[in-house]
Amino acid sequence: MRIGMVCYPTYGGSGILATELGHDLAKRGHCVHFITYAQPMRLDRFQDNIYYHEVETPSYPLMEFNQYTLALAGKILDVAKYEQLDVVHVHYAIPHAISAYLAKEISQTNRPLKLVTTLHGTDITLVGMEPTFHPIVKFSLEKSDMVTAVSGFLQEKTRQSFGSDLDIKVIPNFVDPNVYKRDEDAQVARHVRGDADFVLMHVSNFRPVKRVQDCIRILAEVRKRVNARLVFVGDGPERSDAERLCRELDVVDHVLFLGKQSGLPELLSSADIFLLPSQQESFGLSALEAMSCSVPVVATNIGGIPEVVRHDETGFVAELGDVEGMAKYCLDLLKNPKKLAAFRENARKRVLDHFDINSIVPMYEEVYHQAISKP
Ligand code: GMT
Repeated sequence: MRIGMVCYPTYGGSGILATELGHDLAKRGHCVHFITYAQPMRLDRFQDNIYYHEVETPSYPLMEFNQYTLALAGKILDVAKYEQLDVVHVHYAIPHAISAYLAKEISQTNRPLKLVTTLHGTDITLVGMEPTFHPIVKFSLEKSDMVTAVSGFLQEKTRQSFGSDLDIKVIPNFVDPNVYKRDEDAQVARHVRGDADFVLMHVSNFRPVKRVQDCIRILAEVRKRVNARLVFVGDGPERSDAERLCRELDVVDHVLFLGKQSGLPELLSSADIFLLPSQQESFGLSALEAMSCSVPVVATNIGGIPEVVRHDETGFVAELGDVEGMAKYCLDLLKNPKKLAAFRENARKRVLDHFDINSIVPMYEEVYHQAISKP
């Protein structure tokens, strides 16, 4: 198939998932055309069957704001025409789905373009609920040939907010367990671990919904009992506040801010526990990547997280903001090596059984076939 892949190129789960999906589809022989405003973060090497089309947004003094939605529609139209796309797959509904719908409508030829929309999270739970966006998201979901959501939670939430009769297929996030696997000899481990006995890790784009400050509070609690260190990977708007809180709680020497990094499997291999105290999370791809590297997760019981992290099996889930509870769960694992080892094994097994790239990507291929065969 010839597939157009539209996503955000930035440090975020939906763009990462779209890029990993594109890589795998290309390996399977499909032609994948990425259409976005900057090179997606993980599209950093040449691969056969992968093409990248950059969306440029024209400006004019009259226009105070960029017309990205229209520029994207025009680009999709252009790529669809010249590359003979069968399907355009948009990740994150806003504004991608409405741009693709526009392109689809304009391109009425004898080779109709099919539209697949994958919902990732705040496109439904937060941004999509804005009164100005709501009717547009609803319309673009109704007009998509196929709609998928990354968790049962998000499927349900979308139906509640945008129409109980919407046909939405759940295709969970996935990971390549051959790439995301524990590397016991990881060279970075010495630096990441420092002189601590245990490492708690958090990877995110530091947006407010991630509640990175809770990670610091958890560390402060955990440190009352064991010599642990917290390692942050990623960057974003909450970083300065997080640094300030480290000073306030006097844990500056025990918190390492690595900023944006590639080579996540190696870094995750140095972790004992992954923290995800999010306020909203439709799935939690970062937790899945950690679990694939045999790292148990301590998280909130929010959104789709319990579909990924099995309480008392691959980690623990607690109420939002329950810093003490999450610290207790961490200590339960850190002070009990046998339990920690069992949880590590369970985490890896859960990924292999339910979220392996080799079983999930064919689900997307099936969705494309279904979209293409629609009248
Ligand atoms: O919805 C968002 O906030 C953005 C999106 C992203 O691009 O990072 O994150 C969502 O998509 C990921 C991939 O499907 C999920 O793993 C994240 O849980 C989800 N984030 C939220 O729901 C906050």
